[in-house]
Amino acid sequence: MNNKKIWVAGHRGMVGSAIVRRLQQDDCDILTVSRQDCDLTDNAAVAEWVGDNKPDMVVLAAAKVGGILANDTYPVDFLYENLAIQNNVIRNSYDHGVEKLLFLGSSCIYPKLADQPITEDALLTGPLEPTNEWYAIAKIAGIKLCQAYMKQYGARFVSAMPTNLYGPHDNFNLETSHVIPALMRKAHRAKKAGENGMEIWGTGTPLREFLHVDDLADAAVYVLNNYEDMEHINIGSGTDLSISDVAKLVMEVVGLEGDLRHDLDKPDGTPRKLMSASKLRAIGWTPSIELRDGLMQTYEWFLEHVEN
Ligand code: GFB
Repeated sequence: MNNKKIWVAGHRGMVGSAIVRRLQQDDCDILTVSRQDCDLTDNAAVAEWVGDNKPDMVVLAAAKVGGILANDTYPVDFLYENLAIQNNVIRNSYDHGVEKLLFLGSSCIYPKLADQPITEDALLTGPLEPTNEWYAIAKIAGIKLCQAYMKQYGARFVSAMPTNLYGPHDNFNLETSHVIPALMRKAHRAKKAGENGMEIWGTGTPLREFLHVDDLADAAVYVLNNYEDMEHINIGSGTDLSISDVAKLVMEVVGLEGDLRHDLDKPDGTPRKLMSASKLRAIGWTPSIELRDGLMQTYEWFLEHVEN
């Protein structure tokens, strides 16, 4: 990667900004472009920008993302925008001679009732979780497009599937966010208001696997340097816990006492999606940030950057 020009597409998001921070430790030239200067859903704009800037490598972290309710409420945005962004970035990367590309997807690509822990070969073996099938279909198409470029043209375009992520620069909007930032904000508000306990969506029984975004960024750079297979690779922590347990942990970190109340009108989503970490371990990468430590660091970031 030394002296290479690496374009991080989506550098303002939680994932893209973490990848930029990680790449700053290496001897490479990081390229970024704002949405104003290059709308990634516009093929002509992407073609022009990639042609002018000629990256050697690309990390495709740009995507329309959100939590369970946003996915369920805005299916067009999640399907159409993601297809457009990834089609434009992948195609123009190939057309302009990018030597390696890493496409980032999501663990929701797997069947709703896949055997656990989920190995990479479970892809397309069963029906998807309905709340996020739109996003999942787009991400599956992205994996397939990278594979197609590899098969037809020998392009070194690989894909990695991160588990549920959290960390600095997350979206803390209660309607559109993922579970951890939502719980953090709710716990913080309840504490400030002197309330006891807080409300969470659904039954609290679904199991989720979480990874701090700095671990994800480290793994992504590792995969960029060390992985060449056509099959995608999972990036996770290897352990999961129930939503109720993560809510209690967030309450501890924030310093809120009391019990959980359940809004049963809200969806639970997939009952469990623990990914197998075997393939990633086999190439030599392991995570280093414990969930409690990562939550404490994220809460500090929230206090400084969102709350104030
Ligand atoms: O993180 P999350 O929105 O997404 O929700 P998914 C995870 C679980 O937390 C669900 C519960 O069972 C929610 O019902 N939950 C409890 C809450 N309280 C809350 C809350 O206040 N806010 C939110 N957001 N959830 C997403 C997919 O699925 O995961 C995406 O929709 C993507 O496509 C992403 O794959 C990683 O884990 O269910």
